[in-house]
Amino acid sequence: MDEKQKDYLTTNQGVRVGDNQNSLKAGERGPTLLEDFILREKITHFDHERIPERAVHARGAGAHGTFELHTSMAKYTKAGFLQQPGTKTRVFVRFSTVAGSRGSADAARDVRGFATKFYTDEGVYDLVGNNIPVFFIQDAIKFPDLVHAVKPEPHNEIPQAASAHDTFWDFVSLTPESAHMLLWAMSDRGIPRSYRMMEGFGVNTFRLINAQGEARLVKFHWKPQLGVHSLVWDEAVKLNGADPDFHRRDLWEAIDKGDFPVWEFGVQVIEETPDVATRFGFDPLDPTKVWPESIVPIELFGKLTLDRNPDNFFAETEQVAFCPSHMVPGIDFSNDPLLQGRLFSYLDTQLSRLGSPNFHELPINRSDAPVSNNQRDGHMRHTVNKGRVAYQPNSLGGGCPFQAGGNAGGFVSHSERIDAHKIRGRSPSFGDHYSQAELFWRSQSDAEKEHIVSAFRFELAKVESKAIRRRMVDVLTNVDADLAKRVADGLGLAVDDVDTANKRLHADWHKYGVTSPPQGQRASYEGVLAPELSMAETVKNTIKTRKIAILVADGVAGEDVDAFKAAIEAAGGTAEVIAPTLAAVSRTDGKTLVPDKALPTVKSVLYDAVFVPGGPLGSSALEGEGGAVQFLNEAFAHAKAIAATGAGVDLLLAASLVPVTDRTDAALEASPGVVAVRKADDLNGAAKRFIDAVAQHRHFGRKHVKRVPV
Ligand code: HDD
Repeated sequence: MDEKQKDYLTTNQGVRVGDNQNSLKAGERGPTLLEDFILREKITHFDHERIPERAVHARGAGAHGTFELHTSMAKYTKAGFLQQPGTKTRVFVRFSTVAGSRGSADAARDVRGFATKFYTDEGVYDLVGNNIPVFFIQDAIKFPDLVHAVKPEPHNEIPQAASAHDTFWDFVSLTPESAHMLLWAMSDRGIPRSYRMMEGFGVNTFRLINAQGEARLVKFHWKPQLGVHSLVWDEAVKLNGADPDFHRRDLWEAIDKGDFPVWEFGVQVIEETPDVATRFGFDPLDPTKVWPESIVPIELFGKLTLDRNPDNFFAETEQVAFCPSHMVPGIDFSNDPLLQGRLFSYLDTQLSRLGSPNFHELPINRSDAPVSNNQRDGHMRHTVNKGRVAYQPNSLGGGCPFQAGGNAGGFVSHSERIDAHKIRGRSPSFGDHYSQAELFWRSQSDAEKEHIVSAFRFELAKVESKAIRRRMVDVLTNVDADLAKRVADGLGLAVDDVDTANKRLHADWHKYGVTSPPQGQRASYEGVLAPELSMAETVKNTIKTRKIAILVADGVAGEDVDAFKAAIEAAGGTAEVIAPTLAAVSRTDGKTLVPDKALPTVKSVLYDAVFVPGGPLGSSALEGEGGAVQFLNEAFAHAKAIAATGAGVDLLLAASLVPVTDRTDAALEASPGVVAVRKADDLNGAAKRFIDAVAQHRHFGRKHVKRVPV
């Protein structure tokens, strides 16, 4: 390399380092000298490389992208980035789990964070939301208790990234307002297939303010272009071993390949009439309630595309600092008591996490709009302010910088009239804990209900205290008798009528000092349909970005592989050829095939579907591979699409997809999402059926699943 082009190693002061392998010593066998500033600088930096992880949402992954407005929102808001269709705004999004620490596994059952930083021309706007539209608690004062309860227990720091333990269920069983969100968290929403396939919600209620100063209450929504899809529980558990970075890797690889994740941005709008607290049966300020879309429809107005991976995880994803208080003119806060507390908490936490009130100067947090004020100094100040004036008003600086007022784009808070007593309380409908939990339950498909029941059974069976299990069943009895019975059956408990359950609950609440809010009148959602709460009718017409395994061994039918691979790729999916080892395998047509992966390094849980091509030799070789048989069993039990051609069908029969008493091709084909084509004379037709089955995401209607050994 040319001497001038060489990139020499330097110290942080720019001094070239002569030797990076040996510290400075007094002789070859002598002690290291304190004088070695190169050694000390390097070690000191290393010693301080960790910063406090986020108290919650410590584990996450982020990406850069763009938000493009397609429909002007001027009628609702004066926010500059929401006026002119076609306006593009730079964004950074961070997805996260809540409970686990920074190194925990991605597929834990948990809520997912969905935080978006918009670098607008009028300043930074942060929408710090989740993939579940409601929250466990109604008032920020309970947040530390909620988090302490769900985090690992303090005496032994167990369990990591799991709500299935006593302290969590103790807290929520004494906090009935959590009932609605518990159903969401126990549903498949708690184990998403990928960050790219989750909805996002602002959760709290905000206000939009237009140029006329009119205010409306709103909730924000992100709708994923690929639909909302989830894992199943057994799969999630196994994924955490097979690839703890499953969601992080999925996001990274998709963006790397150019499969950019896309969401539509939407808003629900409620006019703030004097009767707004009672008009709908729920108070729009209550963060444990959704606004059913049949009552308040969503208006979609723009598109978010994530198209660039971070260059450096720490500098960007770790140091990004979201605050719900990062707000721009045209959007404002509501009095949602959870939001009000959040407005304090995030700025405060960034100070301790990033160590300085200058965190806004880090590149990832920097506003695209110019920053000009009289703040100075502080740890790690980057800006070099010029001049002698750092106060306002001033004449020595010509009065600069000037306050903008409302007319020059200054932030002016919505002038809500407040005339009230100071109290510690909530509006009465906040006491209706169960009606929307019931609406959620009622809106689920049979398979989703089954999964919710299994999740409650799993989590509560892990709870050691019988009294807590009892209390949770009593809470569920208030939601729905069938739900409570099915959960209770798994725990060996009986279900009583609501009055008996409530007598016990109230006695406990009294005993343990639960005072607020009192249980209120239950709203009626009779006749209300809320299909948006279920994932059953989500986008199911594409296999874009889906990963499909092709299991092969020596003697595989090459043309079957070619036909399926071509069809999968043409439909936007990815096919990976998996063989017992990485050695090339022979094809029936005399050619060879180089595998992408070796069987011992992968698991079915890493793929959305599996195909076993024909070739008698290849198929019987795979029969001798327990990993291949297990692959199929797991794919089947996890309700994934499975296809086989020619002798590949024998491998399906050798696995446990159909009972021993009915090991026939017909029994295989009768199973939803299984394509078993013995005579592969229409390979393209078979591939098409398979792709349609993959697009369905999962096939929960399969018989005999329980007996599959997974
Ligand atoms: Fe929070 C982080 C979402 C209630 C206090 N929260 C955090 C993140 C998300 C949310 C997505 C991670 C941001 C990132 O990627 O850096 N939080 C929510 C939602 C809530 C909510 C949707 C309910 C509507 N949070 C909430 C309350 C409080 C906090 C009530 C405190 C009173 N949240 C925090 C925090 C965190 C945080 C401790 C930890 C790390 C951070 O802020 O930056 O301040």
